[in-house]
Amino acid sequence: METLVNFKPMLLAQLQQGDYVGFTFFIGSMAMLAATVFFFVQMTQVEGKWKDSMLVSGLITGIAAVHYFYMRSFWAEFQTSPTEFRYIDWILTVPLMCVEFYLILKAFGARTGLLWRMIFYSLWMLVTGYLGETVFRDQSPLWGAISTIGYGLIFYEVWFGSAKKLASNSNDPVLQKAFSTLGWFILVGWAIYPIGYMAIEGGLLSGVLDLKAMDIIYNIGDAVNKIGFGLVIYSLAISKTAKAA
Ligand SMILES: *C/C=C(C)/C=C/C=C(C)/C=C/C1=C(C)CCCC1(C)C
Repeated sequence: METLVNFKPMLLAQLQQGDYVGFTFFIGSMAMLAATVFFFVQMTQVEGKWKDSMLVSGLITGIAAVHYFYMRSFWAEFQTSPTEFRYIDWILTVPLMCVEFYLILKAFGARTGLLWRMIFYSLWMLVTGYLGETVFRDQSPLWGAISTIGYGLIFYEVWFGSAKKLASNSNDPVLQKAFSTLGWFILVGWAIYPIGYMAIEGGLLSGVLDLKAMDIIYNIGDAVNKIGFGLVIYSLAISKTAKAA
């Protein structure tokens, strides 16, 4: 009986007036949900192998949507960062973004070695980032720097490494354009996250940014990167399908 009385359905999370961080969690959850529906429906409109790419786009926003539903309730209830949900979401979705690179380059000779390398870099980046936000919060700048090595390696792979070479050798201008847009997401879109991270107490920007800024920045980053990234894949898939028809 006790547990029944204490049970609070997650959809009844209270959102207070002026809780702007909370607003971004609610907006984020609906945006991710809407994007997921869109990607899954559009999956039926594209040709052959592009269905896989669209499926992964929808999985990325879908996984994020579920985590956003949890995160927004957590935030509304406790007014603190839902760090665990955040990193569990990232640890599932960021490797899937690496899968997107692999899928679009596969036809041009991408090997699974490239995929595993990128996944390893992303896990490195996220596990060390998590440690810096939680267990070793006193040394967050150090762990942030260690995490940035993983980020730098992903960036290198896409801008200069073997992924870049495969795209350049593809002789496919439509693919090259989409690939370079995805590269900009990594360079600019992903750079949003370390800025949020630096807002934590003792972080490099903690004097400038309020701690609350961290969640707002992460939420904006997620919407831009997950939905935007998926839309780039979508437009590539659609234009490839039109050409094939
Ligand atoms: C959908 C989620 C995405 C694209 C998340 C990306 C997250 C990052 C690029 C995080 C990077 C970090 C650093 C480079 C250093 C500080 C710690 C992190 C984990 C915030």
